[in-house]
Amino acid sequence: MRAFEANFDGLVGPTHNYSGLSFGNVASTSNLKQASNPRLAAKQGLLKMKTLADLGFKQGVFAPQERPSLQTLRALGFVGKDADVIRQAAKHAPAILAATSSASCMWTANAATVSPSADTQDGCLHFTAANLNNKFHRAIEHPTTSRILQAMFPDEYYFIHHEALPPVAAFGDEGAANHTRFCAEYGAPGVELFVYGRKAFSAGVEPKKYPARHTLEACEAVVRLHGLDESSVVYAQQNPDVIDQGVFHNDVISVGNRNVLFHHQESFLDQEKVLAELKQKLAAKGCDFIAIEVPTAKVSVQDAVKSYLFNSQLLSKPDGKMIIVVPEECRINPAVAAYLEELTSSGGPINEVRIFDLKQSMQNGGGPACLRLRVALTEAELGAVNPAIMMNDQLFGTLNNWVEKHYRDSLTEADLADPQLYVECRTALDELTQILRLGSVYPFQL
Ligand code: SUG
Repeated sequence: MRAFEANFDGLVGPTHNYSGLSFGNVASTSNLKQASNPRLAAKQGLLKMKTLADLGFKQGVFAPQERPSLQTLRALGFVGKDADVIRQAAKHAPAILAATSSASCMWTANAATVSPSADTQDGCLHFTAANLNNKFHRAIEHPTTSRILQAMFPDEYYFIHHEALPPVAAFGDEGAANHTRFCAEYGAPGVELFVYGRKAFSAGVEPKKYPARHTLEACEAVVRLHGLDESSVVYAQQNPDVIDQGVFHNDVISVGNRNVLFHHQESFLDQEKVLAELKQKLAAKGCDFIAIEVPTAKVSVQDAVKSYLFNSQLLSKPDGKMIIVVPEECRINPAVAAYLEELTSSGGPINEVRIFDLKQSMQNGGGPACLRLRVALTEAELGAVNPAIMMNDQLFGTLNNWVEKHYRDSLTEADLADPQLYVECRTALDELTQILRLGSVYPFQL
């Protein structure tokens, strides 16, 4: 059956700001208190979406969330009219206001884990929203994420949506940022790689400095929920030493597409064993696995974290070769730029580079791959996706105008205390639900 990979990119929300909320994510903590530019951030993201759609890739838009989250602030005891809630939070708990104002849902690689229908026992496409339990500002995303996913993939015949796992550290789940699927063709049965940072219910090694956000037990739960059998699953533990160097998600150190895994020499514990298991399980499905390993001698972990070389997208062209979509920071880093030149002229599967300026998102640790949720879809499933979210010339124009009309071009910590920012966000999102035909997905609409 004909099948495609579609990417659903997070549209940056109107409150995009730098609050240093993510301990362990070096970019987030080092850009704390800088002024952000939400308008530019949204436009940078839209341009990536439009460019990839123009190149012939299936590209959709994933809507942002209501921020500040008045629902969360109220649950934490701030009372009164909306403006009173915001003013009180700004006065007594500015850190909580900042967390509830984050536009972090833009990084849709963390929205959910997705198993395509070719891999699942019931032949349905499964989504499990990620609980993002490790960070408060992200842990508040999943209820609305679930409603938006249902509005994007509404057909119950094809799509099954699972609620997030129990919101405790033992089931910490960061979604598709720690998940990669390998296959010969998108519609063929594949092997899904689940990557975790630590074990919650048994002993094992862990990072010493920064948190391991995702557990083995969360991976196993998603495998059960999605109905994947053992022959289709590989588990791998992230190398704790690289987590301690700022690799807070696996997609900062490796990326896969079809039968190719592009990864750093120091990505996983027992790396050779992981690669051998992938090779063997894919061979059993008639697929020839190709591992492209980048040695530390050519690109250090530090350079990988600074440039986000591995937070790239690998996109298959009609001739079978792949484009690597990287952020501007890869061009600026001499070791990485040299490596990319070598990679694309090596005669291997990746033979073209596309560079995007995503600096607004990058300054919070979000590169091209963080901004997208991948979904492999058959032709029939693609036909059942909400058509209003698919990128095209018209939607690109409409969304750029919408951003122009509603977004500020500068936001600082002090601006988060302005109740008018919430009004602006709510007005914008109300209009957006009509543009993307999402129905009522936001707490203020329910
Ligand atoms: O969870 N940054 C996000 C970046 C997520 C990147 N996603 C992937 N690697 N897939 C995070 O750490 C920073 C927000 C702030 O500091 O204001 C933030 O949430």
